[in-house]
Amino acid sequence: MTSIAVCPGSFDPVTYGHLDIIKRGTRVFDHINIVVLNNQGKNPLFSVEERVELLNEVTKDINNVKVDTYNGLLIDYAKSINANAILRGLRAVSDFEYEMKIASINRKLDEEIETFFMMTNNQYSFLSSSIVKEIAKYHAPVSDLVPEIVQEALRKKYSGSPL
Ligand code: COD
Repeated sequence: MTSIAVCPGSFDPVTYGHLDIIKRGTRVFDHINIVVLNNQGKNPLFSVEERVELLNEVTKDINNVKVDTYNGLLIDYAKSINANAILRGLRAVSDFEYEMKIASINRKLDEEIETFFMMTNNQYSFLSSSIVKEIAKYHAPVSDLVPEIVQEALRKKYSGSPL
């Protein structure tokens, strides 16, 4: 049986932390669909199209990955592509409560689709899209945190914004 995992997120924007989880995930699952979804609690900087474009660019050399977008429930997207799994990253204990909540809700909605967690690579345990945006907003370097194309996109977003 082919294993298909969904790697869902806001990806606003994609970071080296996300990429690390995606790359490691491709060694475990036959195929990974990265899907940009709406997180009710977040007010995104990048449009969905911009986030998809950046994800496509930074994953273009990975064979078994596809980038998608969906306007609805994660579990409905997972079912629509016959996924067996949802792949999420865990950075710290502080992520655990939130992730447990999402995993429990998704399990309630569909018991067949399992959520898998992958521990962050230590070097990215502090890294989040929010931190990247906060640093970039004040024109400080984010070269260790996001790929060059994302740095460029952040520079454009924040060019002209006051320090
Ligand atoms: N190291 C490892 N993993 C990381 C790192 C890092 N440095 N940074 C982020 N990650 C992981 C996160 O833990 C997460 O697993 C994934 O990467 C994506 O992170 P984000 O922040 O881009 O995405 P979120 O957490 O905002 O995504 C939330 C969803 C959009 C998936 C959620 O809101 C959702 O499912 N929305 C659709 C509506 C729905 O189905 N709702 C019901 C369930 S809540």
